[in-house]
Amino acid sequence: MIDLYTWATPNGRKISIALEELGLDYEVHPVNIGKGEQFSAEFTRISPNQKIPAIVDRETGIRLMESGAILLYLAEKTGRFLPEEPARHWEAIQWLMWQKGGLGPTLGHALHYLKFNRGKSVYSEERHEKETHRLYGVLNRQLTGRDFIVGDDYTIADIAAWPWVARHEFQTVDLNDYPNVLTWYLRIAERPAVHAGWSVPLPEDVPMPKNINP
Ligand SMILES: N[C@@H](CCC(=O)N[C@@H](CS)C(=O)NCC(=O)O)C(=O)O
Repeated sequence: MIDLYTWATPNGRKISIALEELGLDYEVHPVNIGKGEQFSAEFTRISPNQKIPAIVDRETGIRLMESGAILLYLAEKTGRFLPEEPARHWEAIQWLMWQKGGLGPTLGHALHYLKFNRGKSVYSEERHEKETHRLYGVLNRQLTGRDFIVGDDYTIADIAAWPWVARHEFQTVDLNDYPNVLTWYLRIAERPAVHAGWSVPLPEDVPMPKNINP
């Protein structure tokens, strides 16, 4: 049994999607970050950086924060969603790190400046809009001729990136401009585990791109 500390955000949903995909038993502990529950003493013991997601594996006693570390842990624990063959193994880790160091932080800042705080800083709006579109271009190129980020197999690199791309509309991104990202997005959106994981801890439909060009 895994205790999952989470909230309805892209980083949180990465882990609920992974747990659903892996069919692991887990108990959800909502941490309402809007109400500051991430700063409680109890949660800080589990997640020293005071951010969701975090897990405690009751079987091993291991506690983890940081979505990338958690995804690697779950992949290692189950032997799934991380290829064994060295070239593809490291390619998956490379794209996981790209998501953690580039795509996630940039799209997170884009949400703040382009969706929730328009007009506060023209510099930040321009900077994050430009970098957001550059990163979607990078993902679009990587997905050329591939069903998933590292080829034929769905990996933790896809699980990490997808929930951020799900917020494309808030980031001023039209997925029609990135056709390979669009088909990848829709392919993953069909997975029942993605629907189940997206609804943790609050029920919400998976976002579907609007006005898809034929
Ligand atoms: N690098 C961390 C980022 C985690 C993160 O930023 N979590 C956000 C929600 S998506 C959070 O807990 N925010 C609360 C706060 O900033 O106080 C990860 O990948 O797990």
